[in-house]
Amino acid sequence: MAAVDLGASSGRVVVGSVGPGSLSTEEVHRFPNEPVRLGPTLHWDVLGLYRETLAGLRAALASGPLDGIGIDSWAVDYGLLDASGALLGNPVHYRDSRTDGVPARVHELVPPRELYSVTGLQQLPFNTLYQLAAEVGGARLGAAETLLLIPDLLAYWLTGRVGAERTNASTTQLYAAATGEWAADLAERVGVPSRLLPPLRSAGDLIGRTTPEVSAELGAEVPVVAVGSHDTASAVLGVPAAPGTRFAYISSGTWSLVGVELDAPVTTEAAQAAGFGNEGGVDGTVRLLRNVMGLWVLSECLRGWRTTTLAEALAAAAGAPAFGPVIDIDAPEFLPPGDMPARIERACLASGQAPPRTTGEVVRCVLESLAMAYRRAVRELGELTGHPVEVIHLVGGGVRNELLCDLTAAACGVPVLAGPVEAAALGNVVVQARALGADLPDRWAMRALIADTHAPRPHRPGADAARWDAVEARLVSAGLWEPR
Ligand code: LFR
Repeated sequence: MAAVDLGASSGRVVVGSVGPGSLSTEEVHRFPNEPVRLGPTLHWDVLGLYRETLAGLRAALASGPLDGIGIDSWAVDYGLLDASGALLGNPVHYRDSRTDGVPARVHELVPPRELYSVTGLQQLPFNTLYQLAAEVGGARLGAAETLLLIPDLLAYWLTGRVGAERTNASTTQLYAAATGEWAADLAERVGVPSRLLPPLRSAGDLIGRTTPEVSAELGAEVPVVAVGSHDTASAVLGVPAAPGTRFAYISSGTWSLVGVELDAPVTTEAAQAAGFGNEGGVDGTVRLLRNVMGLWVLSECLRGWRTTTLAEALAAAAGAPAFGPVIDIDAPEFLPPGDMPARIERACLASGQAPPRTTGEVVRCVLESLAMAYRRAVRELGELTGHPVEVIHLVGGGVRNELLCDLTAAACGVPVLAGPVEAAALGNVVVQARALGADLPDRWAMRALIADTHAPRPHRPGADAARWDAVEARLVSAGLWEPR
């Protein structure tokens, strides 16, 4: 099977093979995902992503036939199709500023509490609902007949079939968490025509076979299978947890998604106030999680520094003094692209802390601040669910960052099991394998296979709990965090 896994900064095509007790993956193609600013608007290069997807599928087919293709990507963003099925303009990047001020306008039409109790979603400014609301009255929305989220758009180009896979639909804020159906009336109330919302499908459904044109280009006709098309849903499925453990996960990449897996959404005022959302997982599970700003801030620092590599930055951070300045990494000023070191400096000065000076100090500040954001989220998850978290599974690209894994265990005061790096691709592959007949009856069977073949690396909390408590007290007294 080929797993197409598109992240906000890079995409990859992975070939996965599943047999009794075996699960292997090989990355056959990796490519950068670079947004394009055109006029004032930040876009995705979605045709480039499609081209690289095809290149990856050809590379996959070079080593043998494929039984399936599954696509997952970042969430919330979409393409609009006209009545003929043509794409109307380039999808806009969720970090674009077009949603500035939009949530407040939407909340006048639908109160935030109602929005939360229906959709269960964390009110992030870039949710699909707010992006669409920013387009209301525009020519593009007027001409649009169908909305397709990014993985569904690529699947449409491969197969000609339209639809919306549920895990990603759950990130739109147009989807009812409790019923698993579109919240069409919500859309209409904010001026978004509900005709745009395509039929829903679930992970494991067959989307269709590649069209004759695509098959000719690939040299083979291949079934495309719906997977947990939200990358975080696939990554959470790819967590090598054992049933019965009280685990939290951190899916650590551009974002850090910190959450737990539940059977039913939690849409209490406490969950809303703490900034947690309920997203849909594979097989009807719920991902109660918070978006923590993630390694984005570090990658933006590196983009600005140009010549410093990630390895150099992390080595410098490892050598920099611990327990320096800390910032609220989730503050809105860190969301858009830009000069992160300058923003970090401003945040430190505004909270009465001496800003970091060297590269190592800046990176250390980002990583310790991230670890503190993880700590807060993990503790709040314990409070919201009534069950303190006993172990954290950290998956995704952040697994390679051993300093971050150590800091996470230390700040949270619980053991961290790090890995697999490629959890999203693994989650993608095992869902396809089941749909194609592999003996993987439920998610625990899938996770057992992943745990057996991709043992995680343990990181234990150290003896400096009191120092991390002091950092939390400092964040509170600096006015950066509400006291808990
Ligand atoms: C992670 C992710 C998050 C989502 C963000 C924006 O890649 O999918 O889960 O909130 O990207 O789409």
